[in-house]
Amino acid sequence: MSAPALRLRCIRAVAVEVPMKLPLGTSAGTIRAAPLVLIDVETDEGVTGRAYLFCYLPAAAAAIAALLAEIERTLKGERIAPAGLWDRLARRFKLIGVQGIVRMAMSGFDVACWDALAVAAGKPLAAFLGGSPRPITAYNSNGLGLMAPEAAANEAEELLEGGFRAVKLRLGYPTLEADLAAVRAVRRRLPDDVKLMVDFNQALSLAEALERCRAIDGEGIAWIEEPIRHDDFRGCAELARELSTPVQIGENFSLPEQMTEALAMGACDCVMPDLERIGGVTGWLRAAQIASKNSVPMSSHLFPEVSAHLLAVTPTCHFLEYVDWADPILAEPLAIVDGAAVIPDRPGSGMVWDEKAVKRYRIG
Ligand code: SMN
Ligand code: MG
Repeated sequence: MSAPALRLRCIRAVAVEVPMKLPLGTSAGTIRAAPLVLIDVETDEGVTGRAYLFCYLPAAAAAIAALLAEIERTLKGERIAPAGLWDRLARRFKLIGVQGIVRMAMSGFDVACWDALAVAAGKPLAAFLGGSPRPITAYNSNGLGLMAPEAAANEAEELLEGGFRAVKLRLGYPTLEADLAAVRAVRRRLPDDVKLMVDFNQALSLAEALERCRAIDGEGIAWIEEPIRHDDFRGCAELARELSTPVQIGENFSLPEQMTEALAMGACDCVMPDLERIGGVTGWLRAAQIASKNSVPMSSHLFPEVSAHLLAVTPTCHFLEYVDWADPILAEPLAIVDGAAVIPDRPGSGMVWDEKAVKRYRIG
C-alpha cells in the first residue's frame, strides 16, 4: 500500500437529520430520523476525504462537531498518516478519555483520512487496503422494530426486495410470549433459506435472557444479538455456552482492546464491530486481525458504505449490516444487487454528498 503525501488543511463538519423510510423501534426507544455528522477532511493537495458519523441523538451532533474542531487545531498541517495521527489524538484526549463521543469524533476523522488517501491513490478503499472489491453479502437491517407480529411478518417480507436473503428483527417485548410470537410470525412468513437475525438491544437481565433465549433457541434464528448489557462479558459467555444459536455482540465494543477482552472471555460466537466505536478504519483493521486469530466470523454495524470495503479485506468476513439511512444525502447511494452490497468502482469509499440535500436537512 503506497501512501500518497497529503497534509491536513482543515476539517469541515456539518450536522444533518435525515428522514428514515422505516422507523427503528428498539427495546431502548424508537429512532425516526437519522442524526448524522458529515465530515470533510480537506488537504493542502486539494484532495478531500469524507466520512459520516451516526450520532444517535441530534444533541450529540454539535458536541461531536466541536471535538472535530479540536482535532483540526491539534493536527493542522500534519501529514495524513492515520495510525500515527490516532496515537497523537489518543495523547491529546488522554485526560478526558478516548471513549464515548471523543472516540466517535476520532473514528470519523480516521475514516475520512483513509478515504483521502485512497482517493489520492485513485483506488477504491478496498483495493487501497490490498483487497479486491467484490459483492459483500448483506442482511437488510432497515425497520423490523417492535410491532404487532403480523405487521412484522409483512414488513419482513417487504425487506426481501433487492434480493436480500437475510433480515434482522428487533426483540425485547415486555414478555417472553410476545418475543416468541414475533419470531414465529416472521419466521413462518420467510422462505426457509432466508436467514433471520434477532436483536434485543440489551433489554434483558441474565436470568431473563437465559429463559427467553432458550425459548427461541430452536426457532431457526441465525444469531441472537445483545440479549443483555453489552459489557457483561461473563453473562454473555454463559449464554454462548448454553445456547445452540450463535450469540452476536460487538456494536458497542470500544476500540479493539475491548473486543480482545470479550473474545478472551468467550462472550460471543461472532462479532460485529461498529466503525465509529472500534476506532475507524485503523481500529477495524486491528479488530479484523483479532477476529481472524480467534476464527470468529465478523460482520459490520451500520455505515454500510465504508464497511463493505472493510469486509472485503476482513479474513473472517460474515455479513454486512445494510441500512439506507445515509441515502438521502449521498449523490450515489450504496447499491444492493442480489442481496449483496456492490463496492463502487470509484476512488475512496465512493461517498460524495448531495449538497442540495445537505442544505435541506442541515441542523444547528
Ligand atoms: C441499532 C442500530 C442503530 C441504532 C440503534 C440500534 C441496532 C442494530 O442495535 O444492530 O442495528
Ligand atoms: Mg444491534
